[in-house]
This record gives sequence, structure tokens and C-alpha cells, in this order.
Amino acid sequence: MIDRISKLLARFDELDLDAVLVSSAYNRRYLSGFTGSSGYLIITKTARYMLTDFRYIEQGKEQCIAYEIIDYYKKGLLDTIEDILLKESISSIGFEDSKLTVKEFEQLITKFESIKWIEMNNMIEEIRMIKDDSEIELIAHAASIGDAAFSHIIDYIKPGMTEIEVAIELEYYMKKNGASKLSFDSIVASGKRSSLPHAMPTNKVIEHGDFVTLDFGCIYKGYCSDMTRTIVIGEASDKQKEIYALVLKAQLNACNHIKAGIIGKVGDGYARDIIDKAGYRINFGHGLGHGLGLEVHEKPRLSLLSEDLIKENMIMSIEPGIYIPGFGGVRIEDLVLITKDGIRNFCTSPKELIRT
Ligand SMILES: [Mn+2]
Repeated sequence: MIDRISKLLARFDELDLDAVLVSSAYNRRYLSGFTGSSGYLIITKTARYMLTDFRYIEQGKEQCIAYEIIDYYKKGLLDTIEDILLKESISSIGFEDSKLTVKEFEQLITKFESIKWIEMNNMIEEIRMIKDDSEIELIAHAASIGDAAFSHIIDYIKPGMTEIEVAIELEYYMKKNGASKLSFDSIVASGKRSSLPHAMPTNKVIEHGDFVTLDFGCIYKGYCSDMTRTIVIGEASDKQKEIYALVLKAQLNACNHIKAGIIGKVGDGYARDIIDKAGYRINFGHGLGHGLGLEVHEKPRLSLLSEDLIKENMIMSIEPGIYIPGFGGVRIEDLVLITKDGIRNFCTSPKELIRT
């Protein structure tokens, strides 16, 4: 935690900050280790406070060793903040402008008129883009639960099952194998429904000849995984083979070329150009990938317009797809660590077309 706090302190001068107020759950957890549902951090150049309520005092003391824990219910939140700001002689404080509600912000600026409230502009989210060793290890483990779940599900899935039955089995397997929750609602889309990039599982029965796209992930000790595979039930048609081979070619080309130092739109192009040249430009309408960590979608992005600089120790998805209404779709998604020379792929599941 101290390393993460140091990274934040190193950026205080950019915005002329004396302190920051952190109110959002993911940033709070990142900077303190606190897993509870309610709490505020106040971090100054020399002191750290975690404000929470009675339910979390004991837990806070265990998890947030670097912080002084204060029960703000005793005096009320605003008066508790006031005590700290006075004690620490704070005259300017950064806040999470993309997280605080308008009402919360108005209460703060009304109560503390003499203090300068400064928008942090996702400063903490930017620090979170670069993963430290412990985060890399947890995400790798979350991804390994996903790989194991996929290998289980390709033995389990049979024609006649519904999409919902398959999704439940996936989710049960991940939770039974160490996941605390899902990182998002699992996608199981079969047959023509596989042309819907974010289809929710339904009672549709999986049939012989269907493409089935499985996009799923879990949370392990707070960190997400995310992977996608498309399989075919029984024999693939020539058209299915063609589309699948094209998405795979694009995905492999991106995996082979993405490395630290490129710009997001260049990374996106490694996959998109191949799909465009084959005539499927309009069938790949989403970005190639996104950052991932405590949240399943984080900065940076690999997309058509992304100017984000891709750096070492970012963790990103690489997930091209082709979606053809009335026919179906294919997406192949791996989760990778960006390295100086390329990537380290956390997903070990096979990528050639699996027929079950
Ligand atoms: Mn994804």
C-alpha cells in the first residue's frame, strides 16, 4: 500500500494538492486494502485517515495498517472531515470529480468555503493502469480459474441444453474453484444469437451446428479476469470455418505485435486491418481491448480512436470479433500482461476452433 500511496504523493505537485479525498470503492481499496462497502480516505503528504462507520472499525484496523481509522458516525461526516482538514492545515484538496455525486460535491464546497477543491481528473485511475507484482499474480490466478472453467464447460456442454444451464454451470464451477464473484454477467450466446456481442443467456436450446460464444470472468481477491471463446457444436460449416479463421488470424496478429510503447489505435489496427481487408469492416464494431484490474473495464483502451500510450505492466484484453446478423458471430479474447518486448498471455485455453 505504501508504494501505491507514494505514487499518488509523487503527483500532488502537478495539481498543487495538500491532500486528497477518496470516496469511491475501487480507488479506496487500491490505496488502503479496505474491502468494506463504505469509507473515505483522506491522504495528506504526511498523514493518512480512513473514515468509516461502526460496522467496519475492526475490519478497517486489520486491513488498513497504514491508516488511522476514525468512526465518522460519532460526529457526522462533514464535521469529521473538518477536524482533519484543520489539524493538517489543508488549504487545497483533490476530489474524484468523476465519482462524487453533485449533491456530495455541493455539501463539501458549501461546508468548506475557504478550501480549494481540485478535480483529480482520474489521477488514481491512471496510477492503477500500471499493475504491481501482487496485482499481476492475483489477475493471473483469476485468469487460471477462467481457463479451468472453460476446459470443464467444453466437456459439459451438449446439444439440448439451454444457454442459461451452461452459464450457471460456468459460474458454479468458478465459484467452487476459488472465485468470490463473477467479474460481470456471463455471456453464453448460441446459434444466430452469437451475433449479439453482449447477449445475455436465455432459455434458447443449444443445437447441433450452433456457434456458442462464451464470454466470462471471475473475481479472485478483488481482481478480475475476462476471457472469450467461441466453439461449434458438432461440425462447422464452411462459412463458420472462414469467419472463425479470420478472427483467429486477427487475434494472433494482435498478440504477436502488441507491446509497450505503442498507441492504443495502433494496437487496435493489428487486428482490425486484417478484418477490414477481408471485407468485414462493419462487422467488428467494438474496440480491440481494454485495461482490467480491480474493475473489469479500466483504462487504457485499444480502439480505433484511442490515443492511450500502452506501457509495460498494463493488463489488457485482446478481443476481436466478427458479428453477422442472422448468421452468428465469433469473438476470441485473451487477457495479457504488456511487456517491453510483447505480451505475457494469462489465458492458456486453446484457440483453434473446438468442436464438441
Ligand atoms: Mn473483455
